Amino acid sequence: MLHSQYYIEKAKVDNLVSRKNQKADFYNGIYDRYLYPVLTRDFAPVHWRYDLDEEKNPHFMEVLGINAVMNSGAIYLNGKYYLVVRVEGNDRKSFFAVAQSDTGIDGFHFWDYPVTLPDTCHQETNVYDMRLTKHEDGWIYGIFCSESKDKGNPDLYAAVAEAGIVRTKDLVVWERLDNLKTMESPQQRNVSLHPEFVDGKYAFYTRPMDGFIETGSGGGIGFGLCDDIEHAVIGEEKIISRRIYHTLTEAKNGAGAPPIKGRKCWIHIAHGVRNTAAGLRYVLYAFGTDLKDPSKVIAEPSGAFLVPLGRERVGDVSNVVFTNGAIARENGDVYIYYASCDTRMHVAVTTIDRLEEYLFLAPKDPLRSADCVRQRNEMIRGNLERLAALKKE
Ligand code: M1P
Repeated sequence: MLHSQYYIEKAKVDNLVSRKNQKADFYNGIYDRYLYPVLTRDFAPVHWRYDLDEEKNPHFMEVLGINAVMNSGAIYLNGKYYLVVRVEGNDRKSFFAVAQSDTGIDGFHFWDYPVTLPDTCHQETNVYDMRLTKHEDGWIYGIFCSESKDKGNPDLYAAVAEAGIVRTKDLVVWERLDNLKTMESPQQRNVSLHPEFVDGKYAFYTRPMDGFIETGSGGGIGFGLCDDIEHAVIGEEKIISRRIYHTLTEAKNGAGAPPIKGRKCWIHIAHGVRNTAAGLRYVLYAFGTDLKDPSKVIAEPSGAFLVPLGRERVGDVSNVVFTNGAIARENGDVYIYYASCDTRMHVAVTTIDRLEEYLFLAPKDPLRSADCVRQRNEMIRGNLERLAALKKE
């Protein structure tokens, strides 16, 4: 027998896992949101948090708590939806853990053990935010942030962010490759791998940065090619989605999941960050790139695609939504997994057709209030004329 509290805590986890999710009362015609998060820290198995040895832990104390579950890579394999979740312990270190579901909207439960990454990078202190790519070379790649202390900087909190690369066939056994080297940028975060070869090379979305937090001269989301994935080096990074003054990408932006292949374009859902008196605000935005040349933007709707709403607005790092995982099913259904406030995971569900329709229907940001109101007035005028004509009928 175990401590009686074990059964109570286990039942709480089981109840959360078996809770059915429901569409929320939210409408924008582009995607559905869901009432419940798909994962919170309360989904973490009891045996990850408590030592079940009654002799050692007679008062059943939580000894290795879980603080948050967030920014998850996503993949559909053999009929199941998998998230490679960023789990943050109470010790602030993040690690990866696989959670699986039959439906993609509920029932996510963690595997017994977290992922064991090969420990080949000895200076690395923290790992997080894995983006999964089912590549046409047959491997599943995971690109994540590998964070180390900046030994050359006297500030205690100074750190260096690089892109770590692993690959797997089954999410169980992972092979670690060399970290990505970008010749033009000292630091990288929010890197993802394009699912197809481009000009016979591996293609990466990058986010050039001078520092760990500030992107500095880094102009936005970059695109670069490399010959050898096992020792990946990128020379030139072409900026494809720029940071722009007085937009939601003013402070920084970063790629989300690897792009989804549509019929007209590659569909990208990225994050944009702006500064406010209350700190940084992270929202999602979308853009489309050319199917033949994924570095060429051909659709760029104005403004945010998804923002934190209601309870999503509060958490460890408030006013943040962040995505690095999406699943596009063969029937065209799309599951966009996003975290709110570096605290919990949610899903938004749509289709490839709807995403493409939105990308080409929503107008571009004219970048000035005067032009934005002209753009809106044009739509309002057309709508009022239509409504007046209906009244006359
Ligand atoms: O706290 C918000 C996010 O901050 C970082 O994103 P970016 O590099 O664009 O600033 C990441 O560390 C991410 O994990 C985090 O969710």
